[in-house]
Amino acid sequence: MKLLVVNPNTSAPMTAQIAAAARAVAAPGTTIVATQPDFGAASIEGHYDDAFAAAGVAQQARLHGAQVDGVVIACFGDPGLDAAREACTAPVIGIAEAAFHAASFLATGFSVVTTMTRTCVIAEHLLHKYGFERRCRGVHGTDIPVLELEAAGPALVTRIEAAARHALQHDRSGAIVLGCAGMADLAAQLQQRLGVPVIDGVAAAVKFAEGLAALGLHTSKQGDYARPLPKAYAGWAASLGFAPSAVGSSS
Ligand code: 5HY
Repeated sequence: MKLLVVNPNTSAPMTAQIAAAARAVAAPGTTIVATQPDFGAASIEGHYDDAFAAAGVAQQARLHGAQVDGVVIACFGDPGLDAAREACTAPVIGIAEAAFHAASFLATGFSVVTTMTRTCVIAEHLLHKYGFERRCRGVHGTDIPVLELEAAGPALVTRIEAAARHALQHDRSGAIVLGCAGMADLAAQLQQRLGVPVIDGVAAAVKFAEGLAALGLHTSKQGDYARPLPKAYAGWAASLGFAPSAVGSSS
C-alpha cells in the first residue's frame, strides 16, 4: 500500500518531520510518499496562508493522487480537502477530521490545543463543518509559531503541556487533540505527562487511510466528489485542469 502525505506548507524540515511521524505508525508494507507544494507559505497561520495551502494540496492531489491508495493532508486546517477528494479516487483524510474522530472514540468531550490563537477560528469552522461542535469543548491557542515546532525544546513542550492542563480543567474534557502537524512527535510524551489520550492527527489520518484502503473503499465519484469538470486552466495551473478524457478515468 502506498500513501501520499502532503504537507501543505513549504517547509522542507517540517515535511521531513511529518514523514517520520507517518512512517513511525504506518503498517509493515505501507510506503509513505511525503510531498509539499512548490509554492505557498512556509507555515500556515491564517486564512491568506490557507488559501495557497488549499491550492497546493489540489496540485499535489492532481500530480500524485492516481498513483496512491490513500492521501493524508498534514495541516490542521485540512486545506483543500474537498478539492483533493474530487481529484482522487483514493480516500483522502485531513488530520483535523481524523483527530476529531479518534478523540470522539475515546472521550465524550475533547479539547484542541493549537499554535496561533488567530487560527483557532479555522479549527472551529472545521468542527462545525464535520459536525463535532457538540464533542469539542474548547479550542485553545498557545501562540507558538508553527515553525518553532521544527525544533521543539523542553520549554516549548512545557508550554503546550500547561495549555493542555488548563484546557482539560477549564473545558472538563477527557482528551487532547494537538492542533498542528508540527506537534506530531510530541504526542507520546504529552500523553505520558497528562495521563489522558493525546491525539496526533498525522498518526490518526495514516491509520484511517490505511484502514479504508484495506477495506477496498474509495472516495465516491457520485455527486460533489465526482471528478472535476473538464475545462482549460491558465497560467501556472495550466497543467492541473482535467482533460475531457480524464473525466471518469484515472489520468
Ligand atoms: C499545520 N499550520 O498543521 C497548521 C497549524 C495551524 O503550517 N501546519 C501549518 O496553526 O493551523
